[in-house]
Amino acid sequence: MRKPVVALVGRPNVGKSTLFNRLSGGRSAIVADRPGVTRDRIYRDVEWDGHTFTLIDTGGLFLQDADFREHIEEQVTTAIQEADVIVLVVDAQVGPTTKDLQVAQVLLKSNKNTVIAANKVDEF
Ligand SMILES: Nc1nc2c(ncn2[C@@H]2O[C@H](COP(=O)(O)OP(=O)(O)OP(=O)(O)O)[C@@H](O)[C@H]2O)c(=O)[nH]1
Ligand SMILES: [Mg+2]
Repeated sequence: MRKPVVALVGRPNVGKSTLFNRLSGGRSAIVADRPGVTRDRIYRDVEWDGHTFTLIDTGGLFLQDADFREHIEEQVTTAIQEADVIVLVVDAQVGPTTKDLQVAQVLLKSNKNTVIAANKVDEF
C-alpha cells in the first residue's frame, strides 16, 4: 500500500531541512544558516508517533537573486502535487513575512490539506 506523503514547504531558511532530519532521524538534508541551501527535493520514509509516511524536504520558495530559483520552484511544485498533506513551515522568531504569505497563496491554490508549523520557538 502506498504510504501517505507529507511535504515540507516554505520560504528559504525557515528550518525545513532541520525538521526533515529530525523527523527522519538522519542527516540526509544539508542545513546551513543561509537561504537557498536545499535545491532538489529529498524523500525519506518516516515513522513518527506510530504513523508511517513518506516525508519530502523541498527548497525554499521565492528565493532572491538566484539563477536556480526556477529549478527549486519546479521541484517544489512536483512535491506539492505528490503530497497528501503539506506542512507550511514558518520561522516564529522572524514572524510572518510577505514571502510566507506568498507561499500560503501557492498552497491555497493547490487545494491540498495544509498545516502550519511555527518553527524555531526554542530561542526567543
Ligand atoms: N533556533 C533554531 N534554529 C533552527 C531551527 N531549525 C533550523 N534552525 C536554523 O535555521 C537555519 C536554516 O535551517 P535549514 O534547515 O537549512 O533551513 P531550510 O528551510 O531548509 O533552508 P533552505 O533549504 O535554504 O530553504 C540553520 O542555521 C538552522 O540551524 C530551530 O528549530 N531552532
Ligand atoms: Mg533546506
